[in-house]
Amino acid sequence: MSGADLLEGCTPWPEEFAERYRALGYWAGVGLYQRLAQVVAEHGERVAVVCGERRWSYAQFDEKIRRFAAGLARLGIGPRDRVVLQLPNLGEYYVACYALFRIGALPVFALPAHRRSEIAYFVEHTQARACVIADREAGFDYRELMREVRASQDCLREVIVVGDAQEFHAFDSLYDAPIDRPGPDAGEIAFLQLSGGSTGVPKLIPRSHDDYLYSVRASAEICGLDERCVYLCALPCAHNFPMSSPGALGVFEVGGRVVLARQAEPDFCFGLIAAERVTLTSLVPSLALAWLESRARERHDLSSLQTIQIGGAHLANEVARRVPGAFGCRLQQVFGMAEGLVNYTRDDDAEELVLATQGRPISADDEIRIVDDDDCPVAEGETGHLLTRGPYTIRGYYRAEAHNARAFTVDGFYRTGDRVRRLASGHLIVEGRAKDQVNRGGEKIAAEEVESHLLAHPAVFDAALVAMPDRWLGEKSCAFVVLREPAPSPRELQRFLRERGIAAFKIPDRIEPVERLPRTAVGKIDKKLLRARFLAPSADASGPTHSLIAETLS
Ligand code: OOB
Repeated sequence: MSGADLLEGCTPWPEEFAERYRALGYWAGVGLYQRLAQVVAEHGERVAVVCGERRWSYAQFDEKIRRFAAGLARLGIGPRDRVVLQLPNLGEYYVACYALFRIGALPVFALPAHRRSEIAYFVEHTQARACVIADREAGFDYRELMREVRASQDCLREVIVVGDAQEFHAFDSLYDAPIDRPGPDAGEIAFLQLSGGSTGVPKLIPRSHDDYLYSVRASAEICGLDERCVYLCALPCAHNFPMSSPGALGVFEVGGRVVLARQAEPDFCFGLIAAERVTLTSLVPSLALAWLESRARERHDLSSLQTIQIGGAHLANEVARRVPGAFGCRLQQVFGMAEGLVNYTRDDDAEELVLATQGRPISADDEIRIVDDDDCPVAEGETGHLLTRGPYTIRGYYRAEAHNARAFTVDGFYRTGDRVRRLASGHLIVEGRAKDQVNRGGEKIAAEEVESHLLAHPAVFDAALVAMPDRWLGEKSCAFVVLREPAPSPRELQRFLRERGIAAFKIPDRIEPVERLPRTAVGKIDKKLLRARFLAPSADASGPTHSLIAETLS
């Protein structure tokens, strides 16, 4: 399809790039559902999904997808309609995804942790027609959330609920008789993924069938997957890492089995690994650490594990070193982003590369530039800002023209916001980050988003959110606030944020009132100085004391 036909609000690849990616076979012209249908034809009897007591063969999985797609069509959901998908790790997640892919409607991947403010924004920004949710999970009632969102968003017509639907559509009631229909063109946008972001509102990432399927196929190949693979999905299934690096979609690509873990706790997951003979799983560093520290390891037979992938946040070298011995399997580091570029360490890499680098890109056509603050290339081996473009890295966020002008270079390179250095072998080492974000155990928090919620409080005059080191999560968030009288307590401010309906992981772990925020010479808040407070030798493990902060900042 030509760029001009693309979904409104999306930036196409320039035609000469698109032609090249097709000619090289990266973009195979096959849709995500179409590809699954090919696998079903070959592996129909094999188990595709294990979810609690339920086990679906590929043929059963496909039947559910085709029937659910028919039900969606009955509700009037058609090509290019947007549907917000907010489900915990349940088999229905993949049924809904592939059914939407089949009819050419676009899932918008929300996380179970999102609350009113985020979901209402996704619905409004994408003009979503429908949402798919679970009834309750972890003590939270998503139907209540939907009632609130629906009250403010007229575009949202249908709510589909896994479990007790109350006044909404029950997921199971949409299993209609399948109807044959042409699938979308593979050049179409398949879904909208969430960006970790660094701006006031979350950005959405439009990925096409062609580009995503290429990254999935190539990832499955790099990771050596075949139909014997049993993958444990312990991270939230909507995240790009467990979805496509190679994740569930990579496993479906080869006819393997996806085992969904409803919780990520070591004891629970170890039980599943033993029972299902899991061969592969992917973890963020904080979860890897929790699994390493757990005594439950000795109670379960984990001998089926071949590879543990770790990515999403900085992996400390000491932790990396413990993984192979503790689990009797390979470690693979993964450095990726929902915008595209994914790097893997490879099976045949020397041990030191696996332990101390974040891998090298999937594709020979992933272009990597490492530049200084003026966009000039740094000397080979030096640290700089990572820019990238390639066959599966987006050229622009969805409906974000002004932001795109900053987030991409004029020649289409994505500014990742990561600071990296490259070894002669092509392996990248992530040295830090320039973007204004907190990476809380792999969950990304855009500082500006939280700051603007804080500033909505009448007593908050100024606010700055920064990362503070944390032994378990890698980073936690600390908000420095300048308050007016009567000054609310940190606890009151946290409650205020919760009431504004934001995901719990975005609520600052610590709130420090200060008299004023330090500024740089050009008048910007000096976050480096704020962060440095936590690195000072006098700061104890729980962070600086109030007086220490007040002393240096006032
Ligand atoms: C993955 O995707 P996102 O979109 O949630 O976050 C991307 C950002 C990167 O730009 C980088 O800042 C950070 O997360 N990151 C890492 C890392 N992997 C991701 N930082 C240090 N070391 C790593 N290994 O997080 C994601 C997507 C696909 C595969 C894996 C991770």
